[in-house]
Amino acid sequence: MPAIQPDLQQMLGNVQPIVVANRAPLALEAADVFRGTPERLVRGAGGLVTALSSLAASTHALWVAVARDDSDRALAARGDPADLVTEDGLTYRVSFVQPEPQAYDLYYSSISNPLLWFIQHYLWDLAREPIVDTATRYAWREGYLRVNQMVADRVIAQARASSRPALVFVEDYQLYCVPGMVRAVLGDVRIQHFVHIPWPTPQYWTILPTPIRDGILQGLLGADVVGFQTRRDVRNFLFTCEENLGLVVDLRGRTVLYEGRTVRVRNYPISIDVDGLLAQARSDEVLAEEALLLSWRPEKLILRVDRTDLSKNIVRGFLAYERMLENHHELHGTVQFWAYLQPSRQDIDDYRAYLGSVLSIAARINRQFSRGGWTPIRVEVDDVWARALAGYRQFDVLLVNPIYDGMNLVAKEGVVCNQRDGVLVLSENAGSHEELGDFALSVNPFDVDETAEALYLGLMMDPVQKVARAERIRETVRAADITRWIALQLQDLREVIG
Ligand code: GDG
Repeated sequence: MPAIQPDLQQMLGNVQPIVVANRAPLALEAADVFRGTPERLVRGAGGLVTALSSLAASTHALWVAVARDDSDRALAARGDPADLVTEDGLTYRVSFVQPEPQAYDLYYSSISNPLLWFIQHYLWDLAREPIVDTATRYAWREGYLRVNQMVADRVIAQARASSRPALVFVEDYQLYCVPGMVRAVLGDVRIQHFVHIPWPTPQYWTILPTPIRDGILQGLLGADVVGFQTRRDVRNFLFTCEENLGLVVDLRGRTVLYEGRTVRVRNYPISIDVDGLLAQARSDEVLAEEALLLSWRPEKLILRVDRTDLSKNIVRGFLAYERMLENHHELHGTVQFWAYLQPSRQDIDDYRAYLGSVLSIAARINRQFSRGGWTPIRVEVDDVWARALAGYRQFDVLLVNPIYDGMNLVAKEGVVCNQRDGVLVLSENAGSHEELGDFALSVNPFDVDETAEALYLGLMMDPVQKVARAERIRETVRAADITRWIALQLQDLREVIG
């Protein structure tokens, strides 16, 4: 956990923080009778939970989440809100909203993931998809709006029950309408909404029917501050308000005038807990994984660590590597590309098909180039964080080439943990490029020739330059770590609170 926690309460002053996110900060892991392990209450994985957990646990914030499955419902049965203590000793106050399974499915699997995730990462082949129809409008109304309203109602009830004024932090694309719904009832409540994924151009938003795209903007503008990862997202949001809603925006002051209120629009690049991560990267579990890795690692190791998400651009990464092998026969036998991939959203057809093409392209390249016991690509589809951290320690080149990405924490984590002054090859469309682009090898993620050349340059870079670049990235991440991400948001909110 970051060392700044005691200051957070002070920075917040006399308020009741309420964190609102699709997921709770913890999860119940069922007992395993075969292994003899008991039921465990564990802190959730992932950047968002780590970042907000420090805020929630140290300020006694209330966390409002949506119950996703039976184990969330079992936790919800423990009280509303329930005081839940994870096995690492932290207490969270969690209030679960429990939509009917059909409403949850429409909210999550019809609108949030296929529609909003796709639009915000420019993932469609527009000549063919999406097809917007009655089913889309139904899912919006009966799923997305319904669940957002349930969440908003819970926030309103909790804010009213508190003796202190509420300060509401809403997270991400599943809950865009919550700020507007809360504002409609509690006119003077303070709300911040943080969007973790990219904000596309106004034109791209017009793919959605007017009530949906306007509903999203109007919902967000219920907040006092709308936060994004990058300056580009802030600009796109301001332009979207201007072009699609005809609102008055101040591009220099980064504000929107909406219903007589001034809404601030700011960028807060999310980051990592550097010390916590480094401690974990030196744990026995990671060192054991590293020893395994050392038993097979090639002379030159290219690594990627990603969820199997369409936005991560895994296939073009392999095609670029293939191009590099075609151009540089001298590297055959000495280099290997390790793709360590976490299965993601396998309930969605497009995602299953995508993982299928990732595996088949890798197999084709391996068939074409393998010789004398050398396999050019090693693909592992698994979810062992310690193994990812071992990979971070050992890479020579880390490939992070998303089509578009809000931030991409792998880029930050990887270089911070690396023991070989490895080189970062980074997509110009990853949010982290705004901070790290000058010290990485930048690539256009669609250009496989350029990416092939960057992989080669990364492998061949002279040690002095490698050290200089890695050092600058480490300094940059350390100076703007997760503590700063939270502190910047609190500073801005203090201005709003006055
Ligand atoms: C979204 C946005 C934004 C890695 N291997 C395993 C594992 N990891 C962890 C990494 C990292 C996280 O998963 C991935 O975070 P990213 O930021 O790279 O990407 P998204 O999942 O798409 O996150 C993104 C982020 O939200 C935060 O705002 O940066 O742009 O898309 O922390 O260390 N986790 C587990 N098993 C592994 O094997 N559980």
